[in-house]
Amino acid sequence: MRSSLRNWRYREKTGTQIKPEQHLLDANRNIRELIEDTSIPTSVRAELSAEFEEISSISTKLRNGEIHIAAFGRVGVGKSSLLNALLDREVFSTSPLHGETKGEDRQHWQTLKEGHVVLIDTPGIDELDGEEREQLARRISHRADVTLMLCEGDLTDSEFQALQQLCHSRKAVLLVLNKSDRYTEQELRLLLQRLVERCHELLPPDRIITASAAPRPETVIRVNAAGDEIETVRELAPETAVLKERLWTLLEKEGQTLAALNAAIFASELDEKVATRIVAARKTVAEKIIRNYCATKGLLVALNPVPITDLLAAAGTDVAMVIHLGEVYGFKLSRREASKLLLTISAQLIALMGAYWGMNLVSSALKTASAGLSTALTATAQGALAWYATYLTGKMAQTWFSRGKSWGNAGPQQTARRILASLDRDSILKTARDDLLTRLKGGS
Ligand SMILES: Nc1nc2c(ncn2[C@@H]2O[C@H](COP(=O)(O)OP(=O)(O)O)[C@@H](O)[C@H]2O)c(=O)[nH]1
Ligand SMILES: [Mg+2]
Repeated sequence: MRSSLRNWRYREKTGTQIKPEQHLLDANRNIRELIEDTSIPTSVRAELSAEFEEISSISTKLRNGEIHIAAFGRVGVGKSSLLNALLDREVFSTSPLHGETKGEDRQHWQTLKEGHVVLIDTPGIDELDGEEREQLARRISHRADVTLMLCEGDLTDSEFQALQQLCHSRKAVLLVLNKSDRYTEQELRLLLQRLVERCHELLPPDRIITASAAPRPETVIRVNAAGDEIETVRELAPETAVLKERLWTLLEKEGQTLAALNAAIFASELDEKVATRIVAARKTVAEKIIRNYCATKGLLVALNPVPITDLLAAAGTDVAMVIHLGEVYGFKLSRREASKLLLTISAQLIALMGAYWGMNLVSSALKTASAGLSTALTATAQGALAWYATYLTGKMAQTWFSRGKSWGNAGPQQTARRILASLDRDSILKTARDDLLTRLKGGS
């Protein structure tokens, strides 16, 4: 999976021309593989369940050939009204009051070749006390294939930032200056010019369009033959012709590619998230395993003290620990391989720790042992050392596995040095001692 995505990204970067259908096939395959990847630990799936749900719905969307267009913008700019105007029906509820649209709302619009265009309404951004809704709006438009960013005048700072974010996420974005009926022709021209200038780094001029989704009725005053003023109210039709035309050009040319690209971007984002979580999950599990073996070995030594120098020798528990750790990282190690790895590790640790292995460490372990348990004192100190030695061994093995069964450029010696330098010896010894005393006292 990960390699196929990498190929996909690579092709993206090198800019090789790929047919839209190929994009679609690639995206579909990548997504299915991600959904079905059995090597992803259940804990990681659970953590990313929202994303996996989303990717399943993206997969369905791709299969149905759906293209999603989302309206995005401040509350009250006319998002719901604009989508209604495109549909020519009152489907999405609108209101002069703030915050009429509470969640995500969608409606099939038109059928395009073999696919369907779906319009999606979102709650507004910039809404007081509406952080959750704002998050939702951002998420929806981030996932949509085309975003209509609406405004009703010059862009506020936060609108401009929102537009920047959208454009940077490689989305197809159209900026719609709505409520054009509120401006004179000249005002509108100037406003449009201002928007084109402000957004020249973000959008080409033909992606900035004026519209009036729900123009206010016009009041016309006429004077009749008798000289009386007569007020009549004239309903105005929505003005969305230019927007529709631009949208259709965009969709007919690139619709399916946009959908596929969008899905692929999402898949690769999720793929990266999965990879990061897997690393984290493995780390947590590995740490638990190491600590369990530390306790086992520590107890064993506390009950049957052995010469200190033997602590680093490969013992049965260490072999079991290494094999167990290998499994966490997806490697199956034979006992022979595990013993070989342990020999390398212990050679490094003995070489590095030789000098104070006998002196400093023992006195440190003894110092931290509590009085009142004098009979258990030496035994616990020895056990704590065994605990510590196992911990170091485990950390070394974990590093080797995490680098794909290799010491990498650092080599085993550098790796051992780094691990030793990164650990606070005294606090680990204290942890070890406390752990052992608890277990000895509790008899567990
Ligand atoms: N004058 C005018 N008012 C509009 C236009 N479009 C929407 N409105 C009004 O703006 C208000 C908010 O519209 P709505 O669609 O609910 O905005 P949303 O919060 O962005 O979905 C409503 O009272 C609409 O009638 C327009 O083109 N011209
Ligand atoms: Mg609305």
